[in-house]
Amino acid sequence: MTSLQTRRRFLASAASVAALGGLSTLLPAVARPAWAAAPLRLAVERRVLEVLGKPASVFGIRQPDGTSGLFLDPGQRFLVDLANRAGEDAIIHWHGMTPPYAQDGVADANRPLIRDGASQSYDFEPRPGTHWMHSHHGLQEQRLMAAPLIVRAAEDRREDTQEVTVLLHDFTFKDPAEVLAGLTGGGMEHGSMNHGGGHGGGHSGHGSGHGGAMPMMNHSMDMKGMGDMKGMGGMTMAAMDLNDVEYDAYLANDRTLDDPEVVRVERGGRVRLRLINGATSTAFHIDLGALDGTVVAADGNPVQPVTGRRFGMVMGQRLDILVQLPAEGGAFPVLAQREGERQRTGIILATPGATVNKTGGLADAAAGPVDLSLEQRLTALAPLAPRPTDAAFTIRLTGGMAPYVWTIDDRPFGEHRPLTVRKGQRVTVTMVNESQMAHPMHLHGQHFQVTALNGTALAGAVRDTVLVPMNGSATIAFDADNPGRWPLHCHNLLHMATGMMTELVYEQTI
Ligand SMILES: [Cu+2]
Repeated sequence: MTSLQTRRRFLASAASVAALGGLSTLLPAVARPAWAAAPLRLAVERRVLEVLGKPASVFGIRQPDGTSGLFLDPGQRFLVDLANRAGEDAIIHWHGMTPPYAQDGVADANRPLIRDGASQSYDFEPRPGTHWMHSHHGLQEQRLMAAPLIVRAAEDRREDTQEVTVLLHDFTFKDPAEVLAGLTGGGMEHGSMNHGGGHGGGHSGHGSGHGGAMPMMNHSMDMKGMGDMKGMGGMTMAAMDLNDVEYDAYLANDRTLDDPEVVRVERGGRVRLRLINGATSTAFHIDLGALDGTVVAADGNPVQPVTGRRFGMVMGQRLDILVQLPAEGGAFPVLAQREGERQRTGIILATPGATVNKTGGLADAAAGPVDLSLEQRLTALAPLAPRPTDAAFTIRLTGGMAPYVWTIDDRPFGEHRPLTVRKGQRVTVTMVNESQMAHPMHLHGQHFQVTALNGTALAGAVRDTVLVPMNGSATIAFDADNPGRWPLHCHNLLHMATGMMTELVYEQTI
């Protein structure tokens, strides 16, 4: 019996006691429901996905019936047996969950990888909201080792909405290791053909239909001539620093706009979009087209409603958006356009009998950068209680393209200085971006409230991933209530892989 299995039995008995108190108004105080007894089964597997007419070997995280990811009902426990059939060692991070440290799903000195062919058991109280799961090992996430993790709240059921979950991803036919090697200089032959492309006019020809020859581009120029680039104008510089990698396709629930998912919806109905940016290196603008949307949750946490038709979301983030369909019905694309680019992906909401026209994989115009304009409008419905700060940290986001190494306080992970806290403290972390790219920063183990952006205080969203734009800053606050050793890292996979990660470490807990 593994230690986790032992732990699970202990936790299960503790949970039963808690359930008697906490759920007594919802459930009869008799036997636990049937679902509580049997663990849900998930497997990390290899699969073949057809992208733009070509087969690609990717990963998946699926239930025995083929469902990707998990959808838990209100009150349901995260009781899961995860089998690794990936053909290699793996570990799955439950992004958005705040489990006990040992169950977080990140390999480190205290928690091993799940060996190929082995299984791991999990048992904890899940956190309601739109979340996801993904590999936290190597570059597996780039090969789609990612899936939704939806934890429904009782209020969701009362809304009378149809739930539509969309997992966004960026996709390359290349081996992700080659992509990274191309960036770090270990494989320049793969990137050298791109130097003439640039980001301006030469880029407009790329669509979701272009070939698989050039998975990296923009910054291949940087590696040859940082000096030259520094002399370029501000807009050009900004545009060139949006994206590290040129992808072959952008996926919404595994599909491109050549063959998108068409979701049947009701005329005059209401839909709760659960949008997940699971891309490794792409920030998206969500484009609702003709529909008005209302953002009601950020990273699974309810916010004061914010209306609009276009919303930015960076890697790792989730948005819950309510949309009202018109009484006359129709077909309504829900699109996600890559920042700085024309490429987009999406799904189609269609009422019965509606004509679904083809939506092109290229928008009419390139999108600007995803910025803080939405973040600045978000206000948590359940903010942190006011109290003095016990521990305040400032970290600098550093590193760059030449060499391709991303760091925190100029230190790559491994040479990092952990942020040390004690249980019970109110902690703030100010992240100052001194590098030439934006970074979506994600903290494991606890959600935080955004309390300042670019030095301006606000009572922002409670969430687990926040954008720190180029030349910008963000301050987050949280109560240290979940002892462990928690990663704090950039959710650009390539930035994390080259070092942009530190740890929040609770004293006397490990
Ligand atoms: Cu980054």
